[in-house]
Amino acid sequence: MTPPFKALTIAGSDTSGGAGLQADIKTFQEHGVYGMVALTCVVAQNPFADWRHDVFPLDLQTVEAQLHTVLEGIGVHAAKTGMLAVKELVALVASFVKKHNVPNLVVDPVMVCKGADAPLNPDVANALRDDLAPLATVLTPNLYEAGILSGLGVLDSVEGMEAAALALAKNGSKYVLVKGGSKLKGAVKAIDVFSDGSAVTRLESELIPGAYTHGAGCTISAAICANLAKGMPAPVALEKAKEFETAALRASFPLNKWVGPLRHDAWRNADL
Ligand code: PXL
Repeated sequence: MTPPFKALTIAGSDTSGGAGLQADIKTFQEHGVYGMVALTCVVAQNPFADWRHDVFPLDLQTVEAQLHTVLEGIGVHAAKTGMLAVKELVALVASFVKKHNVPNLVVDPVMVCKGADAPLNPDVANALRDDLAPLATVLTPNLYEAGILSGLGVLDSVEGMEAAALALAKNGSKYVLVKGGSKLKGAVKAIDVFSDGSAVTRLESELIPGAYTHGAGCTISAAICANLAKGMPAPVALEKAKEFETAALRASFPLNKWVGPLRHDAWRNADL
């Protein structure tokens, strides 16, 4: 038996299980990729405060020790970053990625989760743009993040998404996938846009009415990471990841009165 491909997620824990490292690890598993985790923060949702997301970052030393474990002690075919919470963690991760020449890096520039009180400190956005995004094989911002990172502000059209994707690819990321066209006003398709810095391409899939979307962004980014770990070229990795996400969205379900996650096992389970 040949050993599996290995992937690392450097991400926060979503206690409710639908986003963050939980979404990443479930997605890696579904792709037959061996998953590892460097935990950056814990997100707890407060049932006494309308499911407010409270973020508890870990100290730098604890994250550094985990990065040593995986990057010095094991090695990876690909890595992914999720919620890094504070600018010092962004800088730490960037320095490890450079030092260890991580072969495929997906940067999901998480700035806020739906339900959090306020966006993270602007310092985090600046550090993501300046330190980490330029190291990405694939950068995967949602509409909000792409608007902030590109400086284009509110993105309210597919053309705006295209401009942001192009601008961010020129900032140094090899490929950029701007996610979340399904959230545009009047959307009839779920359109994501990707760019390699010279062209822009639209990735279209059906819009699933009433789908629950908690963790959708983490899931597609993790699927891209798994596909890159297996050696797929980025454009193929993106397209296949979108198919994986669509199947998982189709089987999404309400977890409680506040939130509904995707079913990561949907694509191999005809009953879902
Ligand atoms: O979906 C963004 C996200 C990323 N990472 C963690 C989260 C969330 C949203 O809840 O909890 C840990």
